[in-house]
Amino acid sequence: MAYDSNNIFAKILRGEIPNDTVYEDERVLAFRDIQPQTPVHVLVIPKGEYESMDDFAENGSDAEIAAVFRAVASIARDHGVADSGYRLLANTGADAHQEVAHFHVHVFGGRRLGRMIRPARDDD
Ligand code: DGP
Repeated sequence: MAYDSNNIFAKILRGEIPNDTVYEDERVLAFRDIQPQTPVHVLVIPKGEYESMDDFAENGSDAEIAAVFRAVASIARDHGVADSGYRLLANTGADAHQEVAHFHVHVFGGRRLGRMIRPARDDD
């Protein structure tokens, strides 16, 4: 499937939609989620056009992949959750309810995060 350059994060990268940036370098942008679920809830995205984890792992350069994960760790330190703990989530595809078709890693932290996953309901 071709990358859809009309997705919301592509618009954020082009500066067409405002965002609350917490980190940026030549390969990565990170900004606060518009609907935060935890005190720290940051989305970390590559600037390159990758629609999913699958696409990023397959087609991203080693430098881009390293940059995303180094940024995650840096953001966790900057937000004071590196010691208390945090969680990464990369929803991929329909079963995981990936809503935005530009690869992104959620960084959750700042409170106890509970169990990793809850049982699915029929409508999940
Ligand atoms: P998902 O694709 O399900 O992993 O989640 C997408 C996330 O993106 C969701 O937590 C809400 C967030 N989001 C959607 N639109 C915007 C936006 O315009 N700005 C920001 N900062 N976050 C957004």
